[in-house]
Amino acid sequence: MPALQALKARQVLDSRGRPTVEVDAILAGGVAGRAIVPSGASTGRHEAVELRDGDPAHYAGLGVRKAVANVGNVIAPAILGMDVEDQAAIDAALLSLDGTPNKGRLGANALLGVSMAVAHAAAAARGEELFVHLNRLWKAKSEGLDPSIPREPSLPLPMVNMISGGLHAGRNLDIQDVLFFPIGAGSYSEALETIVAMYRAVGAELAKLGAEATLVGDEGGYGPKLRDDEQALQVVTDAMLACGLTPGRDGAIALDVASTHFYDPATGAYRLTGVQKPMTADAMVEMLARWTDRYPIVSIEDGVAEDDWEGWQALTNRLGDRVQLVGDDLFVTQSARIAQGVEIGAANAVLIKVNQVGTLSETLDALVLSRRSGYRPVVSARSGETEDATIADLAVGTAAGQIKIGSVARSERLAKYNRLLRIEEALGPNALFAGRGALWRGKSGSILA
Ligand code: 2PG
Ligand code: MG
Repeated sequence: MPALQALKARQVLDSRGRPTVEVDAILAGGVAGRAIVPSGASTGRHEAVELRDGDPAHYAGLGVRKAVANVGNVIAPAILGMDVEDQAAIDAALLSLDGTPNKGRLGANALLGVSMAVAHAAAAARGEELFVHLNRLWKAKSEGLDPSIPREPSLPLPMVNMISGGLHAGRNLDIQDVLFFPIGAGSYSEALETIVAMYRAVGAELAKLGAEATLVGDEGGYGPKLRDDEQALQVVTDAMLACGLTPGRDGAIALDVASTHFYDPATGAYRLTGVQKPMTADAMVEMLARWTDRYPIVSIEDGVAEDDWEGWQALTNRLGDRVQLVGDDLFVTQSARIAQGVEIGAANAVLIKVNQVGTLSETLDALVLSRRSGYRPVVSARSGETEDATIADLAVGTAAGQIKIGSVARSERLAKYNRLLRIEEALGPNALFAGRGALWRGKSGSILA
């Protein structure tokens, strides 16, 4: 049994220059695993707590020295000696050490750093790729699920940020991300090549409009000044045509509206800067339906706000049969909220972000529940990322089918795209690629032409 011998945590910086937690899990003989915790900007209210020091004299209050100290002082003494292959037991120990429902005592950043580093160490002890180890955990967790649910490692179809707005790009647009989906690709590396061609083509379209295409948002998407959100949809559609892609067949659009950040819970109003009057949830749904009629949109994330359950039902009733509807702020990768959504018929897909819940085992639980409920999982990065590429292995190991990393600019994003290239090579010529089949199909068949 590979026993955990030491835990070393430290403060490092993420892609926004903010402190975050890095953890080394060290085994006998010097074998080690390392993980770095990501961080969001458009965070959901129900996410697990990211513990920050609040000391204005140190990184303007954003330091994570308390979380780092918790790893050394509280977590290490309790879990040293445990078997790193037993991820479930280690994560259960982390939860009971914290003892709060939202991980507010030790910090989800402390817990997740340990949880992921342990998985890396377990893989290293066996001399295995991380996705192979995670696949073993996935198979154990997903035992007994419908046989149609994929269990073998497979490369995900990426949805890729082309144009950024909202909290990630100075609120130039209300919508946070307009993403490109290479639905015609037959392999991951082919998808990546199309994505890069599209990124350049979108830049060229923006340059034609004189829309300041040189500035990029937090996830590497262009942060242009455009007339309104709809113009961004037109630009991405035009770029597909310029690349010789048939919209709806070779390429499609996904949106992350991230509407929580312009929703006023007191009045139930959505306040878009591009629209004069505040909008009701029904008006939001109608606007999204109109866009879906006009543009090749196949997936919409957070089309309405995190606690607007009625709005989610309306959205799902109206569009759920022809569009993948992804809950991010809505579900925050937490099984209890996913179960609530399934019960009332809200959404049909779940964004999976490890730090929204705080341990690997709970992330696997959320994946299992999504699959069991017929909801499609999309493994996702955060807007604050690092060179850590664990989510690439997670998406492959759990055969999640879809991944959202950000654009093909900025190395914290490329670390994951490049990791997927290495995994594709490791899996060899018969590597499974989820492709367009990973998308929500609608109750009456395929949403794709
Ligand atoms: C999202 C994510 C990633 P953040 O809203 O889906 O794009 O953003 O990490 O800021 O929550
Ligand atoms: Mg989102």
